[in-house]
Amino acid sequence: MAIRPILVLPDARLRAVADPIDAVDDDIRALAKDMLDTMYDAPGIGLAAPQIGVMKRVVVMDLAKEDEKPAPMVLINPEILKFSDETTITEEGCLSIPELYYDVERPSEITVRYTDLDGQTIELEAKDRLAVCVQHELDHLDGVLYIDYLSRLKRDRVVKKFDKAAKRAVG
Ligand code: GNR
Ligand code: NI
Repeated sequence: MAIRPILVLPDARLRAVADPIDAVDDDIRALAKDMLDTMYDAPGIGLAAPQIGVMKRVVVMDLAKEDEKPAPMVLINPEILKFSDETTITEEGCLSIPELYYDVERPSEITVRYTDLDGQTIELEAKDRLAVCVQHELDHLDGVLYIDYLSRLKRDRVVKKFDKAAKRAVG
């Protein structure tokens, strides 16, 4: 069990594009395990590898409710094949932008294709919270954060707050 530190804005690694995985090997299985440990500890419902500074296209999620048994998912090289025209607004938060929550509008339903830990290709149709979480996590793999969908005014306010906090931590 290894809980890794979660990077917080304005860490530049959160803005970089992650690299595809070419084989599901023991390193990737160990990475996925650390990511799940880190996500459950946080706690969060999803985590992308760049959030722990690993620039690989790996995402973990668990959308089970508190009274349900854990349902960990590991998505390797995920791609969204289809977005619905219909959109939904959901309040989102991000472990890399702690303690803030904002409404975000995204496509309501998606089809996602990914490789699982057994190396199988999976195609999954997602709606509701799962669709939101998959889109939020996949964005992380491309250096995109949910605040990028807010008005410039709101986004700038968030960015400034974290820039200032980082400066205080240094100085
Ligand atoms: O734990 C998380 N909760 C959440 C709530 C609404 C929309 C997206 C998320 S993902 C977030 C964890 C995280 O930052 N993953 O990248
Ligand atoms: Ni996030």
